[in-house]
Amino acid sequence: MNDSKYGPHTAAGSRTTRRGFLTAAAAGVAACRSPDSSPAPSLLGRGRRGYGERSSFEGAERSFRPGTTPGTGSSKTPLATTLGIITPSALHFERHHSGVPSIDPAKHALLVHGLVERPLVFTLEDLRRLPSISRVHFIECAGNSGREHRGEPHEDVQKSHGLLSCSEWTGVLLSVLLREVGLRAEAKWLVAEGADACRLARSIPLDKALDDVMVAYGQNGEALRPEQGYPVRLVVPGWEGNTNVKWLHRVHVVDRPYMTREEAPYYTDLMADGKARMFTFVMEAKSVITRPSGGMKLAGPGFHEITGLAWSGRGRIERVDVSTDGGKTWAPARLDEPVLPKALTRFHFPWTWRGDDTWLLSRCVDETGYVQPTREQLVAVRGLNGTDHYNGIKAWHVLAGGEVRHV
Ligand SMILES: Nc1nc2c(c(=O)[nH]1)N[C@H]1C(S)=C(S)[C@@H](COP(=O)(O)O)O[C@H]1N2
Ligand SMILES: [Mo]
Repeated sequence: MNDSKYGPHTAAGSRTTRRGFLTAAAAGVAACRSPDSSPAPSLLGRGRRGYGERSSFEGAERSFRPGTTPGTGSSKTPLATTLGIITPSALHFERHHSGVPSIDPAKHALLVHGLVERPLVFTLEDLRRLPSISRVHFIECAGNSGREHRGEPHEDVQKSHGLLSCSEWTGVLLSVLLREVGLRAEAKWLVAEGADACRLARSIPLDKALDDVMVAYGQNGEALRPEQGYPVRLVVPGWEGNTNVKWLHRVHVVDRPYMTREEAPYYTDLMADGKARMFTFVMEAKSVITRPSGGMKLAGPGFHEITGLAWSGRGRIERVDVSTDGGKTWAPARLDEPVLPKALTRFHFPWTWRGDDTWLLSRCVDETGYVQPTREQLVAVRGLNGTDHYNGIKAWHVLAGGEVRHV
């Protein structure tokens, strides 16, 4: 039985062609079914349960630092162990400023008012009667991988990039609600507000609101998790996490941005010249190798699949290139279908490790032609003051002994 942590590790692993690997892998599979290994005795299994749980052998968890104020802070998705592009709801990262409120959906309502013809209150029942859509979108906190920007990288991918998750969201397009209330001519922006104690509020321009913003009540086939804003949240595809207002209870249609607490002092980028970049809503194209990544150890030379995630707040990922020699040469990775706009895209790259000291990097390009920059390019443009909206290329260092370290 092959017990290599990172997949089949075969004698023919030093062969570099894809065909060579596939043959070797097939041989590995055959070895697993060797007639020498006697079948496990059959035992009567456990009974049914109404709401499922994962296997007791699985232990991946969100990580967080213990805080002095338990309600605030964040938890991070274990990106090294999640598979595909959907983040299990139980592992979706969390970021909340006043804890997770417990809201009875029967008592919750969404008020849409301001520069409108007919202010309306929508109950959850009302929302469910309207035409619904389901779309896969990532949410990334603007502060994700900020320590990379500062040049103090975290040791593993959960800590460095884990303020990032992707779900299938179900709900109503905000444009449907805005049509119901009727926009007045002066309407240009809206302020979305959450029902949590901090009343988190963000200004969003109407063209985005009428484009693809969702009022979501579903996540991965069931109701939103409390941590994600139960019973209803805003999903603002491709824009910084903070605009995705959770526990949404008010949409105030206005004629200008309101400079709320979240957008004046925070979520702006202080530049070297003292000016601030504000309303930098879009999360630009970014990618990261999740396996092998910091903290792992390669079982030995030979074949190892490199895999990771790429995403862009501007649309689809066009391509991902991988370098296994510290950036000297690059080759295109294979992208899993479907490649969806403003969603995580999974990439794969076959790699035969010769047992040498090397660096693994990924670089993505989105459908607008935007190329993920290096940290040096980003620092040249933005300086070192701000740490939000960092999307630089990430490298992992593979040591000759197989340990993978942050760079
Ligand atoms: N009402 C409310 N909405 C909120 C927040 C909050 O604290 N309160 N945090 C914001 C921030 S900073 C981020 S990054 C995202 C995180 O969404 P998640 O917790 O579902 O991952 O929610 C945003 N929406
Ligand atoms: Mo955030």
